[in-house]
Parts: sequence; C-alpha cells; structure tokens
Amino acid sequence: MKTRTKAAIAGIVGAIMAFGLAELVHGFYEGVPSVFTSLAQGVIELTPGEFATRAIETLGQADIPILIASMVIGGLVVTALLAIVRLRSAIAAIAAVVLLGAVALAAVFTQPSVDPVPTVATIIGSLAVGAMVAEALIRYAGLAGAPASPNTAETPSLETSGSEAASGQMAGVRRRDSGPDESIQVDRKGFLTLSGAAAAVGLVFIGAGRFLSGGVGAQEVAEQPLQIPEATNGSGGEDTSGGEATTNEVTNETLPEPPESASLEIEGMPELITPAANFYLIDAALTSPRVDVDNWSLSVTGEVDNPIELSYSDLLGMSTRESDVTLSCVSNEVGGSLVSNGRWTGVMLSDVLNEAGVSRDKLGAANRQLVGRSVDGWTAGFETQIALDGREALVAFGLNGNELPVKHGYPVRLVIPGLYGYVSATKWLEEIELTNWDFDAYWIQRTWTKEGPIKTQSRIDTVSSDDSLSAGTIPVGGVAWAPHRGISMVEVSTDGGESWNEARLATQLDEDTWRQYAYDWQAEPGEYTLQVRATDGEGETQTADERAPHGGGGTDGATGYHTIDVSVA
Ligand SMILES: Nc1nc2c(c(=O)[nH]1)N[C@H]1C(S)=C(S)[C@@H](COP(=O)(O)O)O[C@H]1N2
Ligand SMILES: [Mo]
Repeated sequence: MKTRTKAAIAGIVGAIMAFGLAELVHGFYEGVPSVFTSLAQGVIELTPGEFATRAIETLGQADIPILIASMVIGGLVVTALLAIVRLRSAIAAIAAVVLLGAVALAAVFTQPSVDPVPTVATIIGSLAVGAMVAEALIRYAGLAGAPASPNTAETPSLETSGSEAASGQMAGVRRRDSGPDESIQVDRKGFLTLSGAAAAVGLVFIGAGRFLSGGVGAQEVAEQPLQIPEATNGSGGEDTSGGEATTNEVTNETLPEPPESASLEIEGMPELITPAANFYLIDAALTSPRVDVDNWSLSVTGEVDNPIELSYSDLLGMSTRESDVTLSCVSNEVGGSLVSNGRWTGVMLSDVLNEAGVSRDKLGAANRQLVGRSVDGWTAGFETQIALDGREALVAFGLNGNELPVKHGYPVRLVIPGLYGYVSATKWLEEIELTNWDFDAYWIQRTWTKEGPIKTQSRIDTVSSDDSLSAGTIPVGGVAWAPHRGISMVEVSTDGGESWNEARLATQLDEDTWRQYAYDWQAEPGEYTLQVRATDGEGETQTADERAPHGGGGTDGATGYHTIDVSVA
C-alpha cells in the first residue's frame, strides 16, 4: 500500500470520527446543530439561483440523496488530501484543520436556535479528536512523527514518494515531530485493523446521532389535536389603537364536514382534503426547525403604526376560523403532485394587521409589501393589499384539526389563497414585516418572479398511461384549481385537443380550493391522447402554451394541458 493511500485512509478515518462525535452531540442536544446538515445547507445557500432553482425546491424528492452523496464524496476527498498534505507539512495541515473548523462554525451559526458555547466546544472538540485520530494512525503507520520502522513492508514506498522535491522538508518535519509513539508502529494489517476499528466507532457515532435527532419529535407533534381556548368576549383584541371599529367579541368559527357532493367517488381521485401525511412538502431547509412555543412569538414590524408581538396563546385567543385552501408550489409540473388541499385553522391575517395599525386605507409605497420571515431566516413577500382584500388569508396554526405538523410550519405559518407558496406561505413564521416593494425575498433573490399568483391548472388522476383500459365507460377525472378565482368548467379531450367534452363537476368546496371533475368517456378500442383544461371562475380558460415551471422568462409556474396517451383494448 502506498504511503499516500495510507495517509488518505488515516485522514478519512479522522474525518469520520470528527463527524461522528459532532453528530452524536447533536443527537443528544438540539442546541448544537448537525455540522453535516449545516454544511449541506451552506452549499444550498451559496448555490447560485439559476442552478438552485430545481434542485432546492424539490429537495424533498430526489436531490437530497444527490446532495448528501456529493457532500460525503467531497468531504472524503478533502480530508484525504489534508492527510497527504500532513505528510509534507504539519503546519499546513494544522492550518487546514483550523480553516475547516472555521467553515464548520460559519455553517452551524447560520442555523436557527444555536446554543453557542456547547456548539463551539463540540466543533473544536470533534475536530481535535478527529485530527488526533488521523495523526495517530499516520504515526502508527510510520508515515510521520517517527523514522519508518525497518520491519514495515511499506517503508520503501515512503522513500518513493519522498523522492519528490519536498522530501527533504518532509524528513525534517518527521524529525521535528518525533513524538512518543515511535515504538508503536504497526504493519499494514495492523494499520488497516486500527483504521477500520476507528472508522467503525465513528460510524456508530454518526448512526447514533442521526437516530437520536431524527424524526422523533416530528411525528408526535403531527398527531397533536389543536386546542383552541374557549372564546370569551374581550379576552383578545385588547389593543384598539388600530382605530378599526372592531368589537372585542372573540369567535371561533369551524366549518361543517364537506358536503358529499364535493367528492366524486372514483378510483384514483385524490381525497378532497389532503391528509397531513400526504400533503406535499417543499423546503429550502434540510431540516425543519423545532420551535418551542413557550419561547416563540410573532412580531409585526416595519411600516406599521403599532408594532406588536403576539405569543402563541395571544394568537389562539384571537378570533379563529377554519378555511379550506389549496396550496400549490410554483415548481409543480403540469400533472404534478406539488399541490394539496388543507383545512387550515388560524386567525385572519387582516385581524393581526389591524392590531398593528395596518388597514386598507393606510397602505402606501412604504408598506406595500408584506414579508413573512421564518425562524430560520427564510422569507416570502407579497402585496399587502392581498391580505386585506377580504380573502381568507390566514396566520394558520392548525391543519385538518390538528396542530401544524413540524414539517408544515409548526407552530405558525401563513396561508394566502391564490398565491404560490414561495411568495406567501412562510412556515415557522416569527415575523411579519411591512416594507416597500424593493425588498427581495428568498426566491426572488434567486431570480424567481416577484408576484406569484397561482395559475389555473387541472390534472387527470383517475387514468394513467400504464393502466390497461378496456372499452366501455371510463371515468376520466381528477382535480382542477384556480385558488381564489374558483373553477367554473372543466373539459376533457380524448383526441389530443381536437374536440372537448364538458366534464361533470363536484360541488365547489370553496373558490380557494381545488374542484373534482369527471368525464364519463365511452371508449372504443384504439389509441388516444387524453387532455384536460379548466376554466376559472372569471371565465378564463387555462392556456395551452407549454411551459416548464422554471421555463424561459423566469419562474412563474408551469402552463399547458396535462396530456396522457392511453390505449384501450
Ligand atoms: N420557512 C419556509 N417556509 C416555506 C418554504 C421554505 O422553504 N421555508 N417553502 C415555501 C414553498 S416554496 C412552498 S410551495 C410551501 C410549501 O408548503 P408545504 O411544505 O407545507 O406544502 O411552503 C413555503 N413556505
Ligand atoms: Mo414552492
């Protein structure tokens, strides 16, 4: 085995140990962020918008494994190189370790709720232990710190690599570094055994840390039913300086069960209200922040007459309501699944704004934009007037009768009917800032379109191209949505758009939600191209122009008709 190979192995083992220790501490204590996750997040944040576009928004899907794999490979290469550098210059190696430590620190401190002292201690400690493990392995192998053992089979290879220009220097370093380990040199087998054992310990640490920190709280919170305090008049809305002629009456409005006529019982039809576990998921963050509601508050800041700060119980003490709203991601492909319908519980955003002294007649350039800010710094912004035009824009804390799942923004998020998530639906909300239109939120900084109204779309759910269809009546159905405009008509084509057939519509649950449709197709054997198109409540039919979500001219949502080729036997 070559000297460099051994050194590289030693470096990699040291890195595994360092990461293992750091992950282990993170597993026991959330105040110390995962270094690995933080670094991965750093990579995401530093990736230019054009590249990041697809990758980040769909992290929930395939890109996480790719990101993690490239990080692991990158990390292994870096540490292997570092150990090889060490053979030439201990000083350079130490400098590089210090640099890595600085990078790790910079990365972890971008994470929300960092406990500084244990975090710094963990990083310094794990790096030191990792470096010591690597150094010990290097010395055991007789690569540095002691003259090569005469009985080590690999000795000549040291000399081989030493034939390079730096060999004199290296020998010098070796002598200077001569430590107490001279006597404990091992042969190749011993080196591999020691390395393997150390790597195994590090991997166990990584596994344990991941296990301890992974998933535990998320599921528990998702199951938690939402508890809204009994409405008592005058218990909320104490502050009337907003000047609105509001009564102090607190109400908690709930919705009846959706009418049966709002659902079409056809196989493959998505449930009218998406169960939380199936609700689509999009995050720029690799891990969901865990917010402790007792230490959480929502501030309304910026260009407001009366900045306010609401605790979780302040918020639940205001008038609440349930509202059915379909959320969609701008990255949803035509026919894609990044769209779901939730029954949200929350407080009207307009009520919260009124408390802060913002109202329709007080809107101007200075408070034109409403920016939601997450505890992890993510931002989204939209026209303030949208929150005040009467639509059920919510500061939401419940989904389908339960508290918000951690992944969907626990404890509080925004839900704005009619706007794509990236401009509006801030999860883990901690601040609402009123500001001018100049501010660019997270995805706008990454080149996406500033205004994000949801485009009218429709999807075929009950038939797919791999189905084996047989002649007869085939219900071609699915969902169509144009949140806040509603759906007035859905048409299905079986001949690739040559002719259109009006589908029957389920009752519209709400103009803010998707609507189910079905067309009973009398199918004869043959090859067909099925398409669907929807017309919104304003009479506008979705465009046939095919555009990818991030297609030319910016990111503002995919267009075109969902198209499926089928054969009927
Ligand atoms: N804090 C925070 N809020 C966020 C995001 C995010 O990355 N961070 N993603 C947004 C995007 S792009 C969408 S489409 C919706 C998705 O909400 P969901 O994951 O609950 O479906 O949340 C929005 N809110
Ligand atoms: Mo999104």
